[in-house]
Amino acid sequence: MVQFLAADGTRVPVTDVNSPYAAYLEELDEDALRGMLRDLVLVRRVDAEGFALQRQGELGLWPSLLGQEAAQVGPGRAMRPQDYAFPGYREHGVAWCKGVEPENLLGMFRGVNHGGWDSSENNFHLYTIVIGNQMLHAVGYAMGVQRDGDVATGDTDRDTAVMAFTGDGGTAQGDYNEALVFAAVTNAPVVFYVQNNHWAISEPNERQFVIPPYRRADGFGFPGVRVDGNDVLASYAVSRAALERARSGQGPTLIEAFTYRMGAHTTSDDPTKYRISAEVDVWKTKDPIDRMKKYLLAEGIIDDAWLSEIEAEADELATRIRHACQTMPDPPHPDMFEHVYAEPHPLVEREAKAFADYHAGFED
Ligand SMILES: Cc1ncc(C[n+]2csc(CCOP(=O)(O)OP(=O)(O)O)c2C)c(N)n1
Ligand SMILES: [Mg+2]
Repeated sequence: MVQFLAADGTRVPVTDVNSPYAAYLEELDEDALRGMLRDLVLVRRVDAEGFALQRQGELGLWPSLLGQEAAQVGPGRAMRPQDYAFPGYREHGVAWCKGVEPENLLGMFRGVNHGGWDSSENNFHLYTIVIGNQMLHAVGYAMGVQRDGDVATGDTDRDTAVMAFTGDGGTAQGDYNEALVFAAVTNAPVVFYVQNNHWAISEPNERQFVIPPYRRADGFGFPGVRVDGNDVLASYAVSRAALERARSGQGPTLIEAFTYRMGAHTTSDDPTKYRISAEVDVWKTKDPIDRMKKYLLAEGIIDDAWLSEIEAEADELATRIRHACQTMPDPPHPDMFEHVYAEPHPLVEREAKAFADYHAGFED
């Protein structure tokens, strides 16, 4: 497993495993390192607010990313603006790095819009609830990038990679495996990023695969690498390498980010029914934010005053997004029938009319 920061915040010595990625870290100045920690802290705060808002009846559902912040901020910061991300439903940290406003995530889970954001604004596609589907979308998009000639031109503002995110459970889907075959045979500029958080709702890793996801890449015909997903330096460096491989026309890579879902699957789930708390306690000692904090404090790159400032910024962010969420107007009901198909469809029209008649039956 590629690792640069141990759980106690000390730097891991250079080994054969991590040395191919070390150069990407040398490019990071102190501002960039502070920026990483800032992202981790703010993303965790957005997540905490999402959870609380759901509990307070303001959201229909919230899938928490608690524990997976580093697994997401690493690739999020490694992507260039022209790189395109295809997320599942838990990728709030990648959304943050791509510039999607957290309010938009909340709006989607509040059910006041049809998706949450304009995916072309930040090259961050809409969330996909259907497990594994986005892998196919990503490869299709990557094949389009190839045909547009936006690969291996040598122009760093033009060469484009696509990053497809799914979970350990997603690797068992047909869509996932089909996507990997297509990517391999077309040499598509795509990076498959599997966050192995050890659970697919109540199903543990043992029920998803016998051979770990990163090793399965070999059978498809491209490299696979396992990275410590709770180490933001490692997830960043490994993502940088894979993205550059894709942009320069060398084809796909599979990254397995080894991490843990600290919370419930979603706010509708109770994990105490199927997993033991001792497992969660072990992963608490591997917290991605604690280790980056310890490292930067020890290096003198941050101090307590800086941490207080970030906490204050997190408080402000929380207040802002809570207010935004609570004041989101309900959309007009007929809106839900729009954009189902590109063109008018008789069945949808019939349903829209039935719905309008139903509503007209109320006094106000
Ligand atoms: C095609 C499909 N089958 C089943 C489900 C129900 N479902 C929702 S989340 C989930 C587990 C996904 O686990 P994983 O890929 O590990 O992602 P995680 O939730 O752990 O991030 C399942 C089975 C679904 N959404 N789509
Ligand atoms: Mg999972």
